[in-house]
Amino acid sequence: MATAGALAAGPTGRLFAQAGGATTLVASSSQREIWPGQVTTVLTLGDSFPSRTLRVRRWDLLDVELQNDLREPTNIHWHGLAAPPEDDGHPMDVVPAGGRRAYRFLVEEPAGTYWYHPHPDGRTASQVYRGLAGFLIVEDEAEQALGLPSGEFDLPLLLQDRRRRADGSLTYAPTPMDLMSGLLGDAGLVNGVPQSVLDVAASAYRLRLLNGSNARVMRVAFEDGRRFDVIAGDGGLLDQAIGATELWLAPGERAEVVVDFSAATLGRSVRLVSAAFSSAGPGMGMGGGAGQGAFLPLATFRVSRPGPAPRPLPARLAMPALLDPARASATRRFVMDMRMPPGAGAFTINGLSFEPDRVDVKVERGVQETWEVVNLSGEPHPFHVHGTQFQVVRRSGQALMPHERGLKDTVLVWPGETVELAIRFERHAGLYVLHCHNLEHEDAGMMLNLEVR
Ligand SMILES: [Cu+2]
Repeated sequence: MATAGALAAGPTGRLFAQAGGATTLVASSSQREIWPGQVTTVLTLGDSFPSRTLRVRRWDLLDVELQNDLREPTNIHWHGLAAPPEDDGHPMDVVPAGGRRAYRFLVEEPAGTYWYHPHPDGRTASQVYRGLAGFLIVEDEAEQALGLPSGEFDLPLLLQDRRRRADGSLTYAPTPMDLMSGLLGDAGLVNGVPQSVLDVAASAYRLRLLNGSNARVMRVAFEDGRRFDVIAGDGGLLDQAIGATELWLAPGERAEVVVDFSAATLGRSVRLVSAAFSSAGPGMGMGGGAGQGAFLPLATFRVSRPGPAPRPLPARLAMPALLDPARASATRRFVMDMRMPPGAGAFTINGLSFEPDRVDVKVERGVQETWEVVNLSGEPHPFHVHGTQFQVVRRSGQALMPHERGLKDTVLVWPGETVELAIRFERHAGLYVLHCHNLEHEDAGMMLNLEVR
């Protein structure tokens, strides 16, 4: 088994602490009240909408049994973790309706905000839209020694948009237009709640922001323009905190920020929003309607009680294992493109649409490469790679955003832009995928098979 060598490398010996202690997650259909007075049929994992938040320690076994009580195949992809290929949730490696399977592998990643969601070929968008997505939070000792806001001051926030229907349903029925741009909703949901109000103390909070939307890029900001500290991106803590007033987060991306409410008068509220922007890219004007770039309120923080005085952030947070871009031994190019109408073969990477039995990209384990990801289309595409974390070296269109200064697994590529990555696969050999994380684009074939050898 591919993890065998890695098991011995675990420094804590905690590996067997959870042996025999598999967590069973049942995927099923359920009824919830999302909008007041309306009953909505949703999909749940672990009897929870959104799916249950899982917390694991670095070097522990992730040990999950998936019981599929849906009427369709599903699976789980552990987004951001370099799981062995047989546990990674490849689009063709699904659990049939009524079936059951185990996911069992060592978590080698540093503390950070990861997530999990289904990845069955052609069904990912529909299943995530109806509720299957949850946080997977990895903790470790180095992070806990930093004294970051914790416990009730550590808030995982799943940011999503949904289309408000008169009957309150979350039926997944994309129009041809949705298939082109991805399905964009007019309602902002945080942890499955529309117009969510969070009662907070006058103190500092660690917000773990995850854009779990199917297609909406979010320009996350507080409505009063308050500054916050960005402390982590997709793959864990940055080396140091970086101040910011907004962050672009594409579907699949995470960022952790520390925000200070201690100066607020009790009773004051501030909204977290996705601010308006042009889908052509930053600095290109504002979006209109409910389309890509529309203004979308997400949640209201209501400062309702006194809290402990915030502690200053440590000068150094972590030592992310960054790659030296000069050490790449090869350069590869990935060109993302799409054409009208959005039928078969319309969404491509290097001219190819996903074919289950064709291996498109072969990389050598342990060999560092430079990847140039080019977006020739008029829509933004989040480029996501399974099986490793990479590093953003440069963007042709703009400077790196704060949360792009650490390790990442998903990067936003704006129309006309080229993004350069430093990448190396180190853990496991086998079959993975890389794809656009606009879920409508992914399901329409904007995905390639990737073999690590
Ligand atoms: Cu795309």
